[in-house]
Amino acid sequence: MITPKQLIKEFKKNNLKYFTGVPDSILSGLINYLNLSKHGCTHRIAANEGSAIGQAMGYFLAKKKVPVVYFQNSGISHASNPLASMADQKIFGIPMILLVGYRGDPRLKDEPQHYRIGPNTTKILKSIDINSIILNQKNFKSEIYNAKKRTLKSRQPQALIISKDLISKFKNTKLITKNNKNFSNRIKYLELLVRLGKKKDFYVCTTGNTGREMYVLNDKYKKGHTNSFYCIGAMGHANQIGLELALQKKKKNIYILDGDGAALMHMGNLSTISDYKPKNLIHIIFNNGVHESTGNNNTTNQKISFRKVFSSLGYKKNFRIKKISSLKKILKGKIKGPIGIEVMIKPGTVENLPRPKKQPKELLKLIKI
Ligand SMILES: Cc1ncc(C[n+]2csc(CCOP(=O)(O)OP(=O)(O)O)c2C)c(N)n1
Repeated sequence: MITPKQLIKEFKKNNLKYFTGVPDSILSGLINYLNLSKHGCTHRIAANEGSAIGQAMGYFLAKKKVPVVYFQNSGISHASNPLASMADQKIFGIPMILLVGYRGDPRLKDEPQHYRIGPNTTKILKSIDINSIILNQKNFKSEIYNAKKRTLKSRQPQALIISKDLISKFKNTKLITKNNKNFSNRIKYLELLVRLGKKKDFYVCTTGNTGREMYVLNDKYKKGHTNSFYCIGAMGHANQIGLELALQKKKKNIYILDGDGAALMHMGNLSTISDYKPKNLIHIIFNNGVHESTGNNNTTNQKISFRKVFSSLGYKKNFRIKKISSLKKILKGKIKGPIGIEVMIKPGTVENLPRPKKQPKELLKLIKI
């Protein structure tokens, strides 16, 4: 294993001192180190992987130095738009290094959402002419040096692939603060929804721990999986799945169970929701200030008020709640949406939170809507 400190030291040796990106569990130690330690580098956080490439381009324009952009391989598709249509050597030729978390590594067992992208990671990058090298403990020093040399010479971004367990963890010690100490965890709210749930309620759950917790609760309360759709991958899209379901299935109450990181990733989606005004839609955003599911790395905006965002966009009713009893009260009222509920929670889930045991296709067959 390489410690985040060792890795950053090596980047600094090569005068690579600017980092931006979107979290990934494989990279979480590095990201928490960049967030929380004194290292003398600039660290930004991006809303999505394409935005991270944009920030990196701005850095290069300003400083004429090579930026480093990190993200999970599932985010290559976001990044590939600005990479292939702007940064590419055939266009502006912006040098940069990509640190890509290798989920779905064919040598290891991983989750279904990584089946397609994992084994094709280098192939996908190659298709837009980006070379990639898998880093390991022996080659990391020479390959960081080589990647910088190559990107400067070719004016083409270069990728370094980071396998699971290459970088050691770095704990985010700032998680529970006096601001959120008295908040509940998300699972308490989900439990209330499941317990009070009516037949006409349907839940679209965002990527990560939210869906995993709902899966556990649906089993615990013997609700089955007929009324939940778990977005296991593709963070940020749950709310648009929920929007269209609400527009198509007007007799149902559609709940979007969103994360703050996921909502920020495609913030424009909230404007689309308010524009179509589905009366049967309840959009809940669990705001814990972090990307909890990938290792508690900060979100890009920890001070945001989603209630104000809902309100300025024209959601019919908007709430910011800090207590379970407040959600109970809202649920007792008449649903006249779109309703926006920002739920302030503290980070954290149950120990050893399981992942859905059923395969996505099995789950799809169970859904009744
Ligand atoms: C496009 C894309 N980028 C990154 C990921 C990896 N990822 C999965 S869940 C997650 C964090 C989600 O954060 P948030 O929405 O705040 O929910 P929380 O984890 O805090 O419950 C990330 C970064 C992904 N699945 N898809």
